[in-house]
Amino acid sequence: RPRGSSPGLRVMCRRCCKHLWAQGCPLGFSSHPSGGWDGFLGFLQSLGAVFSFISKDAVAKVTLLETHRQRHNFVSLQSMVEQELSAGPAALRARPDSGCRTVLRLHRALRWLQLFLEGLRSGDPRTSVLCTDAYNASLAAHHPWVIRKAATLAFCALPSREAFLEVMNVGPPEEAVAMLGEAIPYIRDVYGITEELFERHKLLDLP
Ligand code: 1Q0
Repeated sequence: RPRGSSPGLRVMCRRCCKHLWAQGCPLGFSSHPSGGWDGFLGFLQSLGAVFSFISKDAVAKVTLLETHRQRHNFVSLQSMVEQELSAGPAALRARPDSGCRTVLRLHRALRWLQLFLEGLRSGDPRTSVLCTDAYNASLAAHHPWVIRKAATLAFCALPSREAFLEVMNVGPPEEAVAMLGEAIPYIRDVYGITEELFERHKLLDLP
């Protein structure tokens, strides 16, 4: 494969993140040239059966968002929130398939991703430990016991740090680490923008 052609973890690269999220088409998951979220999901699926309960849920959520986006012509996260809130907060809370509650789940997963990638970048080779720590500091608080158990078990089967850096497909490990250093601030920004928006509209606890 030519250098840099695999979406892999490049999902969070500088071209795709902050500016799209702030004003453009954050929900254009599949259409973005860099592969968008699809890249990361493809990578997750490539990890095999142990991770399929995670990737199935993530794919279902991304698909739901993409369908909503096309149906309602949402141009941004902000416009989706506005439209879904127009019938009032109670109506939104009652919807099990709203874009907002779905984005909220992915938003929490993005925090996991940020913490995990920070761990990878730090040089710590213990991917399972990094992953578990990141999970406990983010998603775990929102998951019931069974899911926490299943997730923690799956983390034991994670590939090595080298394998992660390699799948980013940006060249030697040092370059992959440098790319993480560039990408992580964008992830933080995207997380911050969503967090602020959802907090302002009191959506951070959507059931
Ligand atoms: C490389 C190893 C991957 C490890 C991923 C760590 C996440 C573990 C999550 C385990 C739980 C998955 C099983 C399903 C859980 C659902 O019950 C739960 C709640 O949904 P619901 O509908 O029942 O209320 N779902 C979730 O919490 C979502 C989990 C998604 C996991 C996605 C993992 C990959 C993360 C990628 C970052 C997403 C970037 C999206 C950015 C969008 C920004 C708004």
